[in-house]
Amino acid sequence: MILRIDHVGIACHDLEATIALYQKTFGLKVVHREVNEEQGVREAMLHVADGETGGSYIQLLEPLHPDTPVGKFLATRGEGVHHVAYGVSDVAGAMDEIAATGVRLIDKTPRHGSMNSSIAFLHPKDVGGVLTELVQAPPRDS
Ligand code: V0V
Ligand code: CO
Repeated sequence: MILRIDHVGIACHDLEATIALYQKTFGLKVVHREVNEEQGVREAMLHVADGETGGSYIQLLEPLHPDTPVGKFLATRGEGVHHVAYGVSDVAGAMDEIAATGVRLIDKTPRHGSMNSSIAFLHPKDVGGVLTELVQAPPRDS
């Protein structure tokens, strides 16, 4: 069901400063930027590698407001790893399979994600304390 690690999401206070840190330290390049109002984030995708099933990225996340998932996370835990996102070929199918194991889905239907992906979150309390995201990339020619 899981094809790859699509991205690791990292919460930060200052997106531009954190992009600069990742560029300087690891040489990673920004390939996409987006404001996602529904998720309450301004985000940047930094390309890490390409594989047979698609790319892998670091996703840097700055909250749009304090009262958002990333804003609350920063207030209580500070900057750091916020979520792990797995690439899947069929996000709705993966959600059904995972829900059947007893893990709670935060999203009942897939949402809009970065770079026109379809995403869904699993509750961290049911995944060993790790906020987990499923990502279905759009068709390659879209
Ligand atoms: C909260 N908790 C976490 C966590 N955030 N645990 C691990 N990793 C995280 N990132 C824990 C928190 O410590 C509490 O544990 C408990 O969950 C409840 O937290 P809370 O602060 O009261 O917050 P809630 O319950 O209001 O919301 C938590 C959830 C929320 C996970 C439900 O953050 C959510 O819906 N997240 C999914 C959406 C999201 O994160 N969007 C931003 C990324 P204790 O203290 O009770 O033990 S958007 C994105 O990735 C995009 C667009 C993309 O990839 O394309
Ligand atoms: Co993400």
